[in-house]
Amino acid sequence: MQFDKKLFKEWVRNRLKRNYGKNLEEATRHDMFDAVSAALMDFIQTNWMATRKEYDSHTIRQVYYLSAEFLMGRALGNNCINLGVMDSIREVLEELDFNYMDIEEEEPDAGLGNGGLGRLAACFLDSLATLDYPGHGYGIRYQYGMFEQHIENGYQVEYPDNWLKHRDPWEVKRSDLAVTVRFGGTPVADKGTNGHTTYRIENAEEITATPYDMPIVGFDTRTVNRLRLWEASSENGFDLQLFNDMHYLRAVERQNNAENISRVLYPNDSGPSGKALRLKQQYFFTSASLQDLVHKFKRDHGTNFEDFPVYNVVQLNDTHPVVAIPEMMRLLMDENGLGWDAAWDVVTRTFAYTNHTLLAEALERWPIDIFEGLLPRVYQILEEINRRFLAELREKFPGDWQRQSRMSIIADGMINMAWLAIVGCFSVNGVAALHTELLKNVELADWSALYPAKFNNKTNGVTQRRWLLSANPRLSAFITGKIGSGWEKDLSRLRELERFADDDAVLDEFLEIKHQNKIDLAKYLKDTQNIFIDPDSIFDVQIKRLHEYKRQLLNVLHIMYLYNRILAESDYNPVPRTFIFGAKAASGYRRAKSIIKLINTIADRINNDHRVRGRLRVIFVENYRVTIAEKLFPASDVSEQISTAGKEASGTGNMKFMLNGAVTIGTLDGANIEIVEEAGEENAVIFGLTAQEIQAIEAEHSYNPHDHIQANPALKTVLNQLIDGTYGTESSGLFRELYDSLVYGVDGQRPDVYYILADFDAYVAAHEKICALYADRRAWARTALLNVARSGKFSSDRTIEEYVRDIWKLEKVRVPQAQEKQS
Ligand code: 26Q
Repeated sequence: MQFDKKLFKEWVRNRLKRNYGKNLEEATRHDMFDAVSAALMDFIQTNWMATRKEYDSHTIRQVYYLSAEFLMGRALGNNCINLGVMDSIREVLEELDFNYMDIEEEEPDAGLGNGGLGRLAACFLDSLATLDYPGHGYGIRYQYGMFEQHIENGYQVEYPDNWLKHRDPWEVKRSDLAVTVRFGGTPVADKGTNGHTTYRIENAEEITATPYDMPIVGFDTRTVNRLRLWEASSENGFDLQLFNDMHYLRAVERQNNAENISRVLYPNDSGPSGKALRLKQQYFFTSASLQDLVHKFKRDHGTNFEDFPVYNVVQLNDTHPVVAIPEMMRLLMDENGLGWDAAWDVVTRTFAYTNHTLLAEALERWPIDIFEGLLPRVYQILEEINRRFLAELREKFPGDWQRQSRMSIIADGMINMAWLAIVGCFSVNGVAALHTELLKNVELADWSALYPAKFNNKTNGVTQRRWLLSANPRLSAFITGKIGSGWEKDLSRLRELERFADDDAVLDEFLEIKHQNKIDLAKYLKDTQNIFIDPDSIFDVQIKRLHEYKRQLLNVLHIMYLYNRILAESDYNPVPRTFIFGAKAASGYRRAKSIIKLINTIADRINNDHRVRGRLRVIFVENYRVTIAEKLFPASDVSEQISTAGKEASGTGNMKFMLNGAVTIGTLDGANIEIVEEAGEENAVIFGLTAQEIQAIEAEHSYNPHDHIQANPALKTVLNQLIDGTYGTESSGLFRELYDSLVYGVDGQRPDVYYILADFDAYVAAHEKICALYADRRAWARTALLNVARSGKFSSDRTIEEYVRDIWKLEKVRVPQAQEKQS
């Protein structure tokens, strides 16, 4: 469909009039954002409807990505780019006396995710639509997304993220498709029609799930897929009797309780919260999504459920939606009369599971009493799944009782959701090569011995449409200027940039782009946080959730070390460096919050010490999120990927840095390994213990952090400064705990669980290498350019093609030109 500027302006005017009773002169920037987005939605609808029609008119298989998180960020810019109307929209706004950038800034992030796992889901949706695959997301329409982070006196303080304060122009409410989800109550047996016993649940709490659909617009294609997010409410929530009797709170209690299910995203990205409400969220969106699929299946195919997996494949994003397995059994048996074997056959051909973590403490386990209380019938089914599974296990490993107790889905009063996933799914994948190997050989070794064929690797990727084309227009134009367009849908084409790696004029041009991006970032930080940074310094950036295993603390200790050197050595004149952090800590994660306070304390000291004379600055960017990430990656020189080897499943920020020409300083962990493999060892700086070395140390129980402290007086000094009052007394308790955790171990933990002290010297040396490389501007430019040229593997398009080939088995569907006129 052609974009008609004149007609579009008309739509915008109509929207302003209809929604706000305003004309162009009266419209605020926000009115304008809303009107332009609404008009774009009209434009998108034509292809959205055509896509749905095309999918409905064929018997095709579609994939459904079930995820508790979709970290979408803003939609306006992304949709303009994918629709190919960015230039036109800029012109339209200019002609109406508005500025596109101002309008864009009006949109709140859809921050419905914590970090990597949620953003991966968003990148996958972009790739599915762009590659013309019928694939859709199912999740929760949280009323409040990831909390807003304020830094007050150096501490993180959380505020609610009221992203729906104004209406969301990108969603369409589908009340006609609402379903009911039941909690609690008592299962009651009925004699079913086919001789199977079925169960009804009496006296359950009934929650209404209402879907809101968002369009997922493919790049340079007519395909528009769907993200369907469920909102919880209560049908008969408001009790007028109680209200009339002046019991105002109780009158809305039922309604509030129902709405609480989709109220807020849990902000912890590891270490299960164990909260009943979290389990309610999981079952709520999972059950609603499966009911939606079953309705559609019956509409299109009747009750031949053995064909369900022919048309539907469901990818479970970590264990959060894994209750889908017994819930699907319940829907097939109790609501559609199938017997156990027939139902189990359907289930085990439908679901596939992705694991995103190796941290044992992050594996999701639910106490039986919570689970059974909320989902009594699902729990019965779960027990039966486990009973049959244990029987199978006994047959394969007779007499091996230990194995049976290790692998039992239900054990020690807990339900192990990962075990349930592995039993019920036909595919289990990790998210980077090392991660999958560690799953197969260590963490899930029992399971890969039992089901070797289920295990596979799918190295993560990121969408170059958002993370390069949209976020970094200068570099994008440079690339297209050198190798032409086409890389937007085939990132492997970036290899063609390699031939410019020794072309001085091109390298200068490339450096100048980074410099301009750094000036933009400096300006943005000045305007928003009143922070000054020097674009001529190295921008060394660590942006990710705050976690001990990600080792922001190692970065801070190194900065303290540099500061000490600057003060102690008058002739020490390193390349000026700006260390930039962005990170949210889970609200209940005390030690992570202490590290944020430490970063801010160190930053405050260094940035205000005139003796440093521009050689060192430390910045903590407040409220890190997708929209800030889009400004940081293009302006970064150095990418900090310094997790303890074996702990970071993959990482995806590492890929966004590479794509934008930053050089990695990192450990051999997660996808870093594949990044260096592609970039070439000489184009990244790798340091530290390997996962294997750490495994060996742990097997021998031979780690002693004191060896490292004694061997390095500078390290000893830095550690002492945590507790000797150098950084004030106000937070001395918090910093003392960090010190203790490194040196002695706290709460029965080993000291320095994440090998920060063991890797410190190597990290210092790695930074010296970075500085030497950076000082040689030509060598740096070459390395950075080669990183861009060799980042092709890390497109989520490649990842999605692998999921399609190995797991989903989808065909592409080309949406035909709609006949409808633009009006
Ligand atoms: C679980 C239970 C209760 C409450 C919260 C949670 C929860 C929520 C979010 C557990 C984990 C998460 C998120 C995990 C995550 O983001 N993992 C990251 O996934 C990325 C995509 O695969 C990887 O690149 C990262 O390495 C991995 O840390």
